[in-house]
Amino acid sequence: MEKDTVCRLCSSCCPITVDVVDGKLISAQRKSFLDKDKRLVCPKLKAAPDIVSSPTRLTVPLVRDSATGDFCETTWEEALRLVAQKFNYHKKHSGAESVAWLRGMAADWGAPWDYPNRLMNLFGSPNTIGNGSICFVARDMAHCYVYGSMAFPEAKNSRCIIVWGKNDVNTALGAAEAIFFAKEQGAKLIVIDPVETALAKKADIWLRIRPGHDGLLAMAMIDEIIEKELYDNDFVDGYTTGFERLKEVSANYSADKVANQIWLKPRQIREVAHLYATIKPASIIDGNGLDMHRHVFDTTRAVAFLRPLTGNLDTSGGDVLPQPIPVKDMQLRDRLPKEALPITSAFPLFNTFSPTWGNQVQGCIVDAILEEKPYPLKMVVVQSGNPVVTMADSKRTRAAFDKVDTLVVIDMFMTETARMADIVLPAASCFEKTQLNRASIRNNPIILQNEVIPPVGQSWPDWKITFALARELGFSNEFPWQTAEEAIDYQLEPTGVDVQSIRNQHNAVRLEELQYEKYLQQPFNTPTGKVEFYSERLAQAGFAAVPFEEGKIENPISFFDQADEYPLLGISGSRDIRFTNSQFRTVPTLLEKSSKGKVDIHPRDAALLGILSGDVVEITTPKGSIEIEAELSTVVRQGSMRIAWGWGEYSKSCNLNTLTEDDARSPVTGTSTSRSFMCRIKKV
Ligand SMILES: Nc1nc2c(c(=O)[nH]1)N[C@H]1C(S)=C(S)[C@@H](COP(=O)(O)OP(=O)(O)OC[C@H]3O[C@@H](n4cnc5c(=O)[nH]c(N)nc54)[C@H](O)[C@@H]3O)O[C@H]1N2
Ligand SMILES: Nc1nc2c(c(=O)[nH]1)N[C@H]1C(S)=C(S)[C@@H](COP(=O)(O)OP(=O)(O)OC[C@H]3O[C@@H](n4cnc5c(=O)[nH]c(N)nc54)[C@H](O)[C@@H]3O)O[C@H]1N2
Ligand code: SF4
Ligand SMILES: [Mo]
Repeated sequence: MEKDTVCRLCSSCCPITVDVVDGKLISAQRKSFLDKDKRLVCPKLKAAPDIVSSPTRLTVPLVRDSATGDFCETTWEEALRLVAQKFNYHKKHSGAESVAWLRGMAADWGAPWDYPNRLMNLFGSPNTIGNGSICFVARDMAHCYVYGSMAFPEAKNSRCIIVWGKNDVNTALGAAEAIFFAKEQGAKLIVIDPVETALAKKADIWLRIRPGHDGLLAMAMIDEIIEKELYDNDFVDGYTTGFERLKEVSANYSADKVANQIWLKPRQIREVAHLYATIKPASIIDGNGLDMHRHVFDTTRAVAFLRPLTGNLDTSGGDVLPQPIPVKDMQLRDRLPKEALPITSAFPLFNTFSPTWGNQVQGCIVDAILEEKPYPLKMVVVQSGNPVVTMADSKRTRAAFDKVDTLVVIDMFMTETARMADIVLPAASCFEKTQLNRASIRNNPIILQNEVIPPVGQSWPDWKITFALARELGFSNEFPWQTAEEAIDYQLEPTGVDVQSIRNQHNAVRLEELQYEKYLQQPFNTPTGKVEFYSERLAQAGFAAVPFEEGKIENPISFFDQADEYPLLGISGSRDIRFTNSQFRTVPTLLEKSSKGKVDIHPRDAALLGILSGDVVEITTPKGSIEIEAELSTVVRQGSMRIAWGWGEYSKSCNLNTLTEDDARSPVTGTSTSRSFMCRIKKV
């Protein structure tokens, strides 16, 4: 039988059709605006039946036996009773805020993010923490501070596309299809990436930027566009504030001035600025290559300025502002005691810039456990994340999870993090549960992820685990729902749409027609109602009102001050299309023996060090060392290396985050640089 749902094996949320026979997932296909023969194939989705029925799936709740230290199988009833008992124990002895709930990227950021927030707010802890400071939420905040919400590129209709720190061919197939489609229609493609990715090879222009220096490039493009009067005068006049101040600041960053520092030629910077400003419509696809750097907020604010400056904001083929749907607030923030201070309280603007995101600096969990700052944490529930592998500075993260009194992990697999837990709760996969898709809360259309097969073994969907635990903690009135559908219907009440009507309409319902240039009718969602090149809000908080207004930026690359000892630049590599972060390394169909994680080294660097393709090398930073196989490749510049991401679950010895630091964080978003770092390498 064919059924419609959404794939959540990565964060792209592709709408898919699945084939199910006798309750078993047989196959799955992505939907797309492209004809079948032109669609990109996703190996993860192809392997979905193997992932779902993997013999390594967790299928029973596990509790650690305090005498033997081993895990023992238990019932859900007993496991939830124990978890609730721990919640109450720590509340009694250390206060409700000593319990934190840490969310990883899997399992969606929509309703499933709201549910633990609701539970924790009722329990009295402000510490529901996401990993948004390193994923896209810091960038989301930058967009919000410029024009009120995150803009989404409508690349399909663009005539000029800048792909900036993104690798959609591996990470977002729907977006990649839009790029290829536009290119076939004649669009110019510009890729800004320190690595020569597959997309860079296809580009009309590829800028091999110095990692972490994209903010300077954006400022230089802004300067060029203003100096040569290539900007959209009507839009700037009518709908923006702070243009004169931006002009003054960007004048410090002319192409001639910054080119050397960012490893580009002034001519290249000018050319890209001219193309982007003059070919209409143009979009910018910004990505995670910009995120995991200390300057992410100002970098992505400067990139965001380019859209309104050139009149490409909220236009067809430009970058479009969302049309959020009116849903009920599920988080019950008003039930949290006013005085409850989150462990992320050093980042008040980031904690509050959006009504739903909440607290997103996950490194604060480690600080609170190890340094007891701003106060001690005693218990952490990790849901759909693998922080021991994915958080910066793994050694420190591991030490924290070693120290914390109680660790509960909700996951589909026995991960490096789950292995450290006291209680492990088996989660159902994305094919085994119904939930609202993230995008549907932030934007139209409303798309539903449907349970297409029953949960494997005794695994439970995340919503069911959260609801049952909430009831165990005494919040039955606030969690009355027995099914996912009931909870979704409750949340969607203001929309007039319910689960049944979404299913009746091919799983996707649009509440409003897609609209462009909405600013003609309504102000931007900023304090001035305009696009803010200058932010009084930031000035008041003691931050740069215009990005990089001091006229210089400090090098954000980790350990740069120790370059004598660590002379090579490591880049946390592009994501492998077969895997999502640390996931799926136990699925044989995805893990062919011949294609493990590798480090790409430039042949000239390799020759100096006597390294050949296939050699195992040791890479070291002041934080630690990993061992990984070398591959000689010119995709990287001499002096840089690209290190494969996500292999820490395959083997501790190739966990990239053993090398990264979480010491120097952005004062706005708490982001540290875990993308680029100085290191040294030797043959083992
Ligand atoms: N050096 C470096 N560090 C990075 C990155 C990088 O590129 N380089 N990337 C960063 C980014 S952008 C992110 S988002 C983070 C990701 O960090 P994490 O969110 O920790 O990443 P994953 O490895 O995807 O872990 C997801 C876990 O959820 C489980 N899971 C999958 N589906 C479900 C589900 O439906 N329910 C439950 N309960 N569990 C489920 C998986 O088995 C897996 O163990 O890593 C960050 N860290
Ligand atoms: N297959 C697969 N898909 C995924 C994921 C996955 O792990 N695997 N993860 C999901 C998640 S959590 C996320 S956040 C997204 C991320 O997806 P993307 O945004 O595409 O992120 P990456 O592929 O990590 O990096 C994009 C590019 O940035 C480049 N880059 C590195 N440093 C810099 C820099 O300083 N400047 C510039 N301009 N570029 C730089 C890298 O070389 C890379 O080509 O993908 C999601 N989709
Ligand atoms: S890109 Fe692949 S894994 Fe990611 S959501 Fe789409 S089909 Fe699933
Ligand atoms: Mo992410």
